[in-house]
Amino acid sequence: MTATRFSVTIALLGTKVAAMLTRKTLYIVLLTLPLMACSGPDQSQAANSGEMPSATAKMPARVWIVNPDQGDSVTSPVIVEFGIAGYGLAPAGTYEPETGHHHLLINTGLPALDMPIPADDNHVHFGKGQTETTIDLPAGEHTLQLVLGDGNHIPHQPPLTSDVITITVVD
Ligand SMILES: [Cu+2]
Repeated sequence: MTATRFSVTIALLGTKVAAMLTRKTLYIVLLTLPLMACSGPDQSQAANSGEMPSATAKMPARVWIVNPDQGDSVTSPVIVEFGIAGYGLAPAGTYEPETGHHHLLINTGLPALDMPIPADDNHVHFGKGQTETTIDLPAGEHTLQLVLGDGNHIPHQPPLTSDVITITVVD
């Protein structure tokens, strides 16, 4: 992934992160309050001096397609790798907060976000917590997108979705 594309991804994520901030911030503050009471001033010093963030600092939740890259020309079968940060992976049928499993959307838009993601050729579930798959695609252009689903295969609120990427499969 190029630096430019990474910044665009971050910019796009900013919108989603902003929407989550109220709930997340409250959650993080509640979690870290006892620690901050002991070491509040030190935390801001650490941030300013470029030291590693404290273990309680949480990454913004996001999912992304690690590979292939937007615009890539590839041959079939195509290896697709999934990235996740800020949330954990958990098998379908388990219900730990802030966990889920990947769903790969192939040549289709986002499904309804308040019900289980369909399971068909265009909506592939990775209910064991897999982070990679290999798909057969005919020659031509195809779109790929990830959406995380909870233990019941329902997207989270707000949904964790990757950018849509378009790839070209060549013979
Ligand atoms: Cu699922």
